[in-house]
Amino acid sequence: MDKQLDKISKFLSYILRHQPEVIGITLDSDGWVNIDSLIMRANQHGEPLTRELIEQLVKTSDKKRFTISDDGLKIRAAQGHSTQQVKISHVEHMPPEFLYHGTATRFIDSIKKQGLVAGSRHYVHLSGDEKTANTVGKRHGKPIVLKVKALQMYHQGFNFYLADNGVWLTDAVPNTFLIFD
Ligand code: HQG
Repeated sequence: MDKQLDKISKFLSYILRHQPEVIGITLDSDGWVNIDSLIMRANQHGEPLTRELIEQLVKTSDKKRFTISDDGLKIRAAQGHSTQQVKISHVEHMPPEFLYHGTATRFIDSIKKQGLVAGSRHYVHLSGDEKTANTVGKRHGKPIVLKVKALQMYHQGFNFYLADNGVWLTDAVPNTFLIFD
């Protein structure tokens, strides 16, 4: 992704997942905001956002971080929220036998004790494949990929959700469902 789009992606991630209030916008409970209001507020705060840049970003984003509504009027982050304004009703899904969580080796002792917790985000994020999980883990340091016995959890009553962009979400993963090898 080129530099300008990368910068906009970071800005929108921050605004649409964490701190919409810093530019004076409010997200609805499904995470949506009107694109014209977003552009207007972003511009007022010195961010050179345009409809064209947003469309280009949505089209080229490998991770499909942002979704434009079917009527083309609104945008939201697919997942990753920490703001209390948003409570997305993600689609519930039966997971495959295993899902993967990429993290950094420095967190392992704590994860062995507590299992996976959501921290500041609303959910624990899981990937469908090891390669993606490894990339996620690298964001935090020396990566390590944990295997999650997702289907077993599901059969024991844990809910799994699939975000617009294919990222799996669940409230927490107790350590008994984690494979650390
Ligand atoms: C760790 C990215 C200690 C957890 C990705 C992770 C993802 C614990 C960190 C999305 C722990 C939280 C989310 C425990 C969990 N003790 N550490 N008990 N339980 N952790 O960034 O999953 O590029 O909030 O392993 O693709 O890394 O932003 O979550 O290392 O989908 O679009 O606490 O963000 O998407 O870190 O990443 P994060 P994440 P984007």
